This record gives sequence, structure tokens and C-alpha cells, in this order.
Amino acid sequence: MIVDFIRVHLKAGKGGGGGFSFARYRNKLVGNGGDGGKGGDIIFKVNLNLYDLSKFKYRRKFVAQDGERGSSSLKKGKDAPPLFIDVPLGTLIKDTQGRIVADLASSSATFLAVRGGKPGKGNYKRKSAEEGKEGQQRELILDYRIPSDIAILGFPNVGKTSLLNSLSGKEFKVGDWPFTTVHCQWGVWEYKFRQFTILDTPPLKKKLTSGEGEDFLKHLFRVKLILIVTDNFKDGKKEVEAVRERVVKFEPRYRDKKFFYLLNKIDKINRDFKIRGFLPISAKKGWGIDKLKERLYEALSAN
Ligand SMILES: Nc1nc2c(ncn2[C@@H]2O[C@H](COP(=O)(O)OP(=O)(O)OP(=O)(O)O)[C@@H](O)[C@H]2O)c(=O)[nH]1
Ligand SMILES: [Mg+2]
Repeated sequence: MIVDFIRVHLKAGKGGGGGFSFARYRNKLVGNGGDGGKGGDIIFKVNLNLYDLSKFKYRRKFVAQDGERGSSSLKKGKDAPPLFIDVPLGTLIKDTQGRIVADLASSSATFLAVRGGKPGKGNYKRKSAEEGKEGQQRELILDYRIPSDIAILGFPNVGKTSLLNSLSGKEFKVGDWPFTTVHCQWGVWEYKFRQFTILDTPPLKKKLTSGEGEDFLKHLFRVKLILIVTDNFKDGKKEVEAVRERVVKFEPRYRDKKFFYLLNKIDKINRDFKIRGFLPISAKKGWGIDKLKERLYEALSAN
């Protein structure tokens, strides 16, 4: 199971205190303490080898190093190094009110979350040395949204995972019973020298009881194209529209995504089966898959 939501507590480093020391100069004691070093910042950065937030189950509190104290002969304390926290590509960083403060959606994205404290001045040219300032503290929420180009959605047992397998050449578990897939899983589809990520989702329930959530729909956030699959030859249109409605109800902004409707299992009827508004396929036999690939490629290549 992927961990996709976690709260972390951050504390940046305190600034180093100013040095307090004296040197004798023309028979007088003169202050010569150097300034302190800056406290360490905490910065989030993307690590492409991470695929969820499970590492944060073991550590949620992060404290950056304090700056070094200044010392005699005007020697400045060392600045503390920043503490980098690696997160998977696709992590949203939110404040505790749920507002997005950063979206780490590219491999080079970083986010300076808390700043280290300012250092104190040493006691040269002043009577005493200053203390360094405390570093910022902050609670943040990490909300991972799988970076994927395409998502496959539908009611139970319609052949979503079979389609993922057919496109990606993988062998995720397929079963002739509902709710075979219990968590989101993804594969890579390579076509014409490009790579696309495809997300397979757990099935939507035909009827939701009140209070029941389908939180995995949050992973459609980054998806450009949604494939709604049905195997209902009679009422397929109604079914895919019910799925679409559920998606848009979950997040009204999903309305702007591209939707394709797929009628699967046409091998149960015949190879040339056609129905308006649907791409007919057989994920099992590979029928219609080449045409589907071409349509997906076109849709993803257009802006
Ligand atoms: N005849 C036929 N059977 C198919 C086809 N695609 C999938 N199936 C079968 O339908 C059943 C369900 O397939 P899955 O791919 O697990 O369906 P799913 O939508 O991922 O199921 P859940 O994860 O439980 O929602 C399996 O027995 C598959 O072998 C197809 O094109 N033709
Ligand atoms: Mg499945």
C-alpha cells in the first residue's frame, strides 16, 4: 500500500551566537569576537527513486543544524548546511489549513520550507555579543499525487488491470472477481520513443454508502487523460457517465481533463463490434489496442 499523506514537523537551525573575546591592543582590551554562522534551512527536493511517502512513517520531525558560534580574532562561525528532505516527484506541500504552498512536479523542483535563524554579531565594536535568532518552525502536510499521464477508471471487474497489462506489457494481478485491485498501481507505456505513465485504480463502487470516500481519486490530479472502461454492452453509456460524474463530483476541476470511453471484452461479441462514442477493445485478446494507442498518443501529443 502506498503512503500518500503525512504531516511533518520542521525546525530550522538557530543562528550561531556572536563570539565574546578580547585582545590587548595598545594596553587596552578590545572586543574581537567574530559573528556567528547562519542556522540551517530545511529544503524539500525531488528524489526520482522514491515512489511514495512511506519513509516518513519512521521520521516526521526534522531539525536542521545550528550555526556555529563566532570565536576570537574576528573568526566567523560556520554557517550550518541546509537539511535536504527528499520527496517523490509529484508531492504537493500544504500548510495545516490544506492550502498548497509548493508543488514539486518537476525533477529539479525544490522548496525552501523553513529558514535558519540569523546569526548574532560578535563583540567587536560593541560591548557584548548577540545571541543568534531561533530558526523558523513549521508543520506541513505532504500530499503525494502520483505523476501519471493516463488513468484507467471504471466499476469492478471491467478489465482495467487487463488493459494496463496490455499497454505496459506487465503482469499485474487480474481476477474474475470484483475488487482484485485494492490500491493504485502503475506501469509505463512506451510508444514512438516516448514514455507515458499509466495509472490503474481500484474499482469505483457501484453504490457509495454515505460517508464512504474514494480517496484514490486524488491521484487523478496530474493525469491528462482518463480512460473509463466498461464491459456493459447494454448500458455502457450510462455506466461511463456515472463514473465521469463521480470523478467530477470528487473534484470539479477534473471536468477539464480528456476522457475516453472504452468498451472492453468485445471478444465476447465479435471483432468488428462498434458503438457510438466508444472505442471498442478486447484487453485480453489485444483487439483494438493498436488503434487505442494511436488515439492516446495523439491526445497526449496535442496541447
Ligand atoms: N473475455 C474477456 N475477458 C476479459 C477481458 N479483459 C479482462 N477480462 C477478464 O475480466 C476479469 C476482470 O479483469 P481485471 O483486469 O482484473 O478487471 P479490473 O477492472 O481490473 O477488476 P477490479 O480490479 O476488480 O476492478 C478477468 O477475469 C479478466 O480475465 C477481455 O477483453 N475479454
Ligand atoms: Mg483491477
